[in-house]
Amino acid sequence: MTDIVTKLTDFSKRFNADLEKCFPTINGTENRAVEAMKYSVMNGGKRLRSYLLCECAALFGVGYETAFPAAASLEMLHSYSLIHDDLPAMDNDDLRRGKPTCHKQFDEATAILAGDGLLTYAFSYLSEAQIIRPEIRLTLVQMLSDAAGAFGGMVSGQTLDLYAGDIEVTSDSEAEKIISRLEEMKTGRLLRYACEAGAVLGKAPLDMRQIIVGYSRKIGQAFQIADDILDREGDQQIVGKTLHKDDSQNKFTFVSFYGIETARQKARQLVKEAIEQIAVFGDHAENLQNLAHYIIERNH
Ligand code: GRG
Repeated sequence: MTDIVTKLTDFSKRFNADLEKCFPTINGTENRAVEAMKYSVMNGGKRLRSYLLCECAALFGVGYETAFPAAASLEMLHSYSLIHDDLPAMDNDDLRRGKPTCHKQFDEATAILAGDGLLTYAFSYLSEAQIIRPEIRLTLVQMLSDAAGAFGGMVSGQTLDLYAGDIEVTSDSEAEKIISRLEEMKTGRLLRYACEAGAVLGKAPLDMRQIIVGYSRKIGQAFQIADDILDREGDQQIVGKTLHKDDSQNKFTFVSFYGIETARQKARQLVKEAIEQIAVFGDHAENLQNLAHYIIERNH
């Protein structure tokens, strides 16, 4: 655990220094949106998605410099989703990563614009990354928009999350299916993109790509369960966001459905299965194995 925490910390230092350089200051009042974008994206995220992307790329011989534009654009997009999720019209949160949310630090209109700015810049930055071959760049742009979008991607997941309470659920199995679908779209698709993008960058053969996707699905579910457990049992100072919201908002989650102990066991089982998935890579995938453990053992 200490080892992967050190690796993530070292990665984050390098990655953050490079990410900050992606945001030039522009003249005039319009720089306010850029400041809000930088505030949110440079605000202390764990960088799990970018680390996953770079590690999966490394499995197929792709170095950090080539993977960076894909990882940076993914963090931009992830930050947009957090800014918009925190808005009063959605989750209405004051705290993110232990600091005031974007709309609290700036104002609601600026936060909406910062989210819009990050979403659009993510695609612009990725599509201009000369270090990635044009056909691969195009594939990544398409994959990222699918993962983030309204046709089975993150926007669909967020929509289902907001309105799942209106669904008349008639059986446990129906509720379980809704939770799985919701989590798979809201959280799982970006994590899957992170892993699959690494494989695409490395022109991985289809069977290897499928293995990576299999791993990403398992860690995606485990990540979400860990997030739900942190919402119930975490320390707000460490988690850095308002806790106990799932219960107060009657959210459909694995923890509310299974109870905390069963959810914990399920998360452990998923991590085991995730590690089995990537056994074919042996020691080359050691960081991905350790990351799978970290995902459920983290305290924030
Ligand atoms: C607004 C379209 C739109 C989508 C929002 C991301 C999201 C969808 C909602 C956030 C709510 C939430 C708690 C989702 C569960 C998982 C998640 C994305 C947690 C945050 O990811 P971390 O822990 O965050 O990797 P850091 O801060 O480390 O980057």
